[in-house]
Parts: sequence; C-alpha cells; structure tokens
Amino acid sequence: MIGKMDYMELDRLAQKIIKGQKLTDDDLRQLLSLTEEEDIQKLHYIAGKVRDHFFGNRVFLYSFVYFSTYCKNNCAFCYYNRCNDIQRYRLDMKEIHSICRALKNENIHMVDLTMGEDPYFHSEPQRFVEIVRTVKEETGLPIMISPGVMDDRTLSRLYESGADFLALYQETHDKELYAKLRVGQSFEERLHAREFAKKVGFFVEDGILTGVGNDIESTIKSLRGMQKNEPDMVRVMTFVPQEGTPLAQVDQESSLSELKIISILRLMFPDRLIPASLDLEGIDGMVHRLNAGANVVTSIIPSDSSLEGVVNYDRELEERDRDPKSVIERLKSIGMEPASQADFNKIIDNNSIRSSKAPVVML
Ligand code: SAM
Ligand code: MD0
Ligand code: SF4
Repeated sequence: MIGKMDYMELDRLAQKIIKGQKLTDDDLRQLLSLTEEEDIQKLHYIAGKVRDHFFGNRVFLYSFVYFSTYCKNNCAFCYYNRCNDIQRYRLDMKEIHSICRALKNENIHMVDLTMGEDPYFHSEPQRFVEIVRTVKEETGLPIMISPGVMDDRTLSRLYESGADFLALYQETHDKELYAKLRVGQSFEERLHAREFAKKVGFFVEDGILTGVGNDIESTIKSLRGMQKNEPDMVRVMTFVPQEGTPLAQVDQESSLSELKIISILRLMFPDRLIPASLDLEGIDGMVHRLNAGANVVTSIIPSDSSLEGVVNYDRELEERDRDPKSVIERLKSIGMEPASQADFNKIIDNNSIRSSKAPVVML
C-alpha cells in the first residue's frame, strides 16, 4: 500500500484518515508486515501528519508515581510479580505528602498513581481512596490511577475522590496469549473494570505488549479489541525481559515493532492520547516514539527520586535523565513543546476527546 506512494499521496492518505477513513484488517496486515526502513518511515510520516492535525507540536507530560511495588499477582512478564524475590516498598502518608509538594513544581499535566495489586490497598480500598483524595487536594492536578483491577464500588469512590483516568492494560486481546501472560487472572474482569470505569465517567487507557509471542494475527486481534471499547488513550510497549521472572530468558525484540504499532494506533485512533514511555529506552527512545506519532510523554520521574519505573531501562544507570527539565529540553530540540495545563484540562472538562463529534483540535 504505502511502499509505492510518493509524499503527495502520503499527504492525501493522512487527510483521508483525518476525515474518518478507517483501516481494514488487510490494511493492518500490510502495515504490520512492513520491514523496509523507507516504508516504515513513510508510515511514521503519515502518523505524524495525523497527530499534528489534532495536537500540533504540543505534548502532554505525565509524572509517574509507583507508590507500592507489592503485588499479589503473578504476571509472567513483570518484575514485581509476587514470586520474584525482590526488594519492595510502599510509601506512607508522610512520603505521599512530600511527593505532592515536589509534584507542584514539576511542570507536568497529570500524576499517574500506580501500584502492584498490593493486598494492603486491595483488601481495604479506602486506603487508596485517601491517597487519591490527598494528591488531588494538595496538587490540584488531574490524576490517573493504575491500581490493577478494582471492584465497581471502589472505582466509583475513586472517581468521586478526584481520579480522572483509569489505566488498565489488557496486554493482549488474544485470550490464549492473555492466559500465558496474566497467569490466573480473569480476562473478563479486566475488560469489565475498564467498561465500568468509562460508564462512571473515567477516561480510560488500554494497552498491549509486543515481543511477547504476538504474531501479526494476534496483534490485529488486540488492535481491534482495544478499538471495541473506545479508549481515550492507547498504548503499546515492547516487552523487556525481567530478571527473576518466567520470561527472563526470552530475547528482547528491537523497538521497531512498537514504533510501527504506535503509528498504526495513530491511524486507528487519530485524536486519542498515545504515549511515548520513557521507561523503555529513556529520552532517546522518547524521540523515536514521538516521531512515530505519539503525543504524550509518560513515566517522568524527578532525577533525585528513588521511586521505581515498571520496566526500568535505567535500573543499572547512575543518571536517570527522565526528569521534566530534561524532557522539555529535548522536546524543544525537535521542534515540539509541552502543551499548556489549560489544553489538558480542556480534554477533561469538555469530555471532548470522548465525543467523536468534537475532537480536540489545538492548532
Ligand atoms: N499492577 C497494575 C496492573 O498490572 O494493571 C499497575 C501496573 S501496570 C501499569 C504495569 C504495566 O507495565 C503492565 O500492564 C504492562 O503493560 C507493563 N509492563 C510490566 N512489565 C513489563 C515488561 N517486562 N515489559 C514491558 N512492559 C511491561
Ligand atoms: C509508563 N511506567 O508509562 C509507566 C507505566 C502506568 N499507567 C504507566 C507503565 O511507562
Ligand atoms: Fe502485579 Fe501489575 Fe506486575 Fe501484574 S503487571 S505482576 S498485576 S504489578
């Protein structure tokens, strides 16, 4: 399809996507099969045009707060799964207060409060509700929660306490693969939590992994699965093998497949939020992901923080280099800049990203 197109034709294709043209499964198959560097660059080019139409050169920044690394689950891909014999931490209220003070000066649009499925919070969800309320009151910032699967009543209370986004990644919408990744966890309950959260008023993020045994057909299943639930934010992350886990010995794929899928996500979800995570390849990787069509930088962690990431590309490095200042400097060097808080709040206040009739246009 795009291999033979010149740049005028690519521009026309971008315009069609902007006006609502949808990709067929055959289109997805062809795009996922691209291997030539030049063709992949063309795919990134179209995705960049579509992103620029809806968001211009403005990028949203999310600060990542992994406040408890305890977990009762056993995900085969995850460093924090309950069987891994690692050092864990859980922040207390005093530490949460001190993080709130730091967050206020951080130049970020949203705080992402993430935890493992820590029994301390999951058996008494009120404890988590208190954290959300505190962070909201003290920072006044929009809040994303990434707590794993929580019941309907808790989700409602979290929303009422100030949480705006729920991030809950299915990892794959291919049930067979899911069973191998999220070992012992219900596929349907995870789906339900996102569906219910959306009904309550949350903005919802879904996501998939690549490089975990997903072939092209399985990836198409996942892309269509994500589409069905109309998420407000969609992500793909390359699986990074973690020491001490069942998948530790799997070879890590290059980021090429992730970059292709980011562009495809942009074509399938033209006006949605798509992140470039710093957790995988740091700030250099962020640039590639933005060039592929992403419009949010996630996993920002202040340089003096001892909080962990999820994949932690920088576990062995001395300098973390994923603080807001470094991110903004690099954005500027590639002709991009942080959006204003008002731009981000507009998404939340108008619920405009939800309504396909009124996409967010910020040019
Ligand atoms: N415990 C909660 C949950 O699982 O929903 C919150 C943590 S969740 C935000 C962690 C996410 O990071 C996973 O859903 C997965 O997509 C990603 N992740 C975890 N381990 C990873 C790995 N080794 N490589 C790539 N992504 C990984
Ligand atoms: C990231 N480490 O964006 C974060 C995390 C959770 N909502 C996000 C996976 O890479
Ligand atoms: Fe626990 Fe989340 Fe890791 Fe799964 S991905 S083991 S639920 S922290």
